Amino acid sequence: MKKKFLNLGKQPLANSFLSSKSKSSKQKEFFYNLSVSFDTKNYLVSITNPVNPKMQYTDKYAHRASESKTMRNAFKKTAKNLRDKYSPKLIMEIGSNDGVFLKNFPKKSVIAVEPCKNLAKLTSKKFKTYPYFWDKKLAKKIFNNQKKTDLIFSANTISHIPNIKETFQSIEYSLSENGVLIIEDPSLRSVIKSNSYDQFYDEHVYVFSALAINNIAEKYDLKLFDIEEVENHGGSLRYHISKKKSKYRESIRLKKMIKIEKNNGLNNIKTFYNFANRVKKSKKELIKMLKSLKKKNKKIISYGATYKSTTVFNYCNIDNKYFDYVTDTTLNKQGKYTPGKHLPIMSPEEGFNSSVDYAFLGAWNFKKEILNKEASYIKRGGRFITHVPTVKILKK
Ligand code: JHZ
Repeated sequence: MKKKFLNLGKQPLANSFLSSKSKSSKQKEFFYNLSVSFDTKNYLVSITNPVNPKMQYTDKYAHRASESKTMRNAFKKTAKNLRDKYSPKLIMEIGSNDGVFLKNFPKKSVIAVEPCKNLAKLTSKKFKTYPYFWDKKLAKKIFNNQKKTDLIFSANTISHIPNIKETFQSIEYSLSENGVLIIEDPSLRSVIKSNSYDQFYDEHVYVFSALAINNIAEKYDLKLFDIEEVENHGGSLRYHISKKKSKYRESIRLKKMIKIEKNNGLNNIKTFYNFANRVKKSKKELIKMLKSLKKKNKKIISYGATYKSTTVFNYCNIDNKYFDYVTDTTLNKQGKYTPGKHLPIMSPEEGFNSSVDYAFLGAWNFKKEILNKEASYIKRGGRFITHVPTVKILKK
């Protein structure tokens, strides 16, 4: 049974960066109610009423996975580990974005699946790309007349597809006998632990746990046999899944993870009600801090026009009363306006200058990389603000 535990209010689509602040483009903006539920039967946490994917993954998709050095390096390392461990001959990625993962493999051994046409166009110059949504029809189109794949990789994508049944059935169809499916997504335990409620936005239909993935795989001819904890995006889990009758056996670290998650109450609704209370507190504290800084006439901006900060800005009602603008390195976000609150987005070269007193870490998941890069800002007395795991001004 699904129980609603968190209400983040009216939200725009996280990818709907506005090209202009004109009345007509504001009128066209789509809002939905963002609430989050826990299924007491299979322990799956999901958005209560997901948005239609056709509205989300368009030919104007802004996010470029290769925009941060941290992720470029992480994908390179993951590719090497998977090559060493599974020696795959044919690799398919579901949600290949700008090809940051697949470029680490020989061109002829990869298949990319990417429904956002602007991104698919980028990768189709490099390797075989299917510019479609992942579903049964596509799985049949690809694998009806060719050998099944021995590695399916999908980072930050399976959690984005509402129809989990068809997703897994199509994967089951496409995998070879000992083929492996690798899923990587933000972990529920990290979200709860670090109070990162901004991991909930329209695209994150699910925030998975080992408990939930285990229950889902069971329903198909699939089994979760291993798991890795990784630092990506504030704490993610990498799930290793195969056919039920494959040669792979359940690992000790998977057994341990299931135990840890149970000890952390990820199978108990009370954990989520407590989390929801902490989220309300976080909002109050952030607004209180911003108000007090504005009283002192400080200039505050936001660093990184992330999808996550769409949730923060719209839930906490943060507009140009508090933040002058947002900086972001992504070319096709610059010159646009943030969804819902319409803060201007500019390049760091233009906006991250000596006039800034405080910068809210919209991209808190890249804290290390950013603090390193912006050492001179900190040296001259500039400060970063974060809300993860608690609202605070970072000393250094
Ligand atoms: P980042 C997107 O979410 C959407 P977002 C998606 N749904 C998802 O799941 C995750 O990615 C994986 C900028 N930046 O990765 C670049 C700087 O400006 O946290 C990016 O626009 N300066 C697919 O948007 C943004 O911040 C920097 O120094 O929440 C980071 O976005 C760095 C490091 C980044 O994902």
